[in-house]
Amino acid sequence: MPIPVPIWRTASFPTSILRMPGRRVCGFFAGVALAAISGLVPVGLAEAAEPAIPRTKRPEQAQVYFISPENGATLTSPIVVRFGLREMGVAPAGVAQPQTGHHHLIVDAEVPPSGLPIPKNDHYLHFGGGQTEVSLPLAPGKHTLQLLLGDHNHVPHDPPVVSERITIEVRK
Ligand SMILES: [Cu+2]
Repeated sequence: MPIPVPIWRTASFPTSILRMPGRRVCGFFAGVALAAISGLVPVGLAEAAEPAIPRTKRPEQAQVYFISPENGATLTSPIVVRFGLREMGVAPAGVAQPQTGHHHLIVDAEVPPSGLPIPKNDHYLHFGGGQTEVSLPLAPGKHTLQLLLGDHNHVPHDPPVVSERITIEVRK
């Protein structure tokens, strides 16, 4: 019968590699592994990549917001989310027009790092066709929603045009 390994033993594994003599490459990867465990790698990579991607300036008064739902609302799935935008226009992804962008809906996640394309997965939904609303199926329970505008390259503007984060509850 296998003996369960306590978490601290698993975490100490890279340290033992670091102590091996004459294994610098291993030491480097062990360092990366240690940094990954402590959450340093994503931040470091984001900073390193930042200067490589040009960012689009935004009008100072630009504002993205939820037309619906309201913060604190209790709703039934699928929920209808309507995106509002002031002082800027909506353009499809790939169309580089000044003072435009396309919407992204962040579901149960943080605002991604600036200076990088917005991730594309279940937590970061892109509306590259220029859509301004979505019917979104969500599991019962509490969820956070936030809007973030992206430029033609899916990169947040400088500074980012981001809404307040709202919390909703989906009924069973
Ligand atoms: Cu996008």
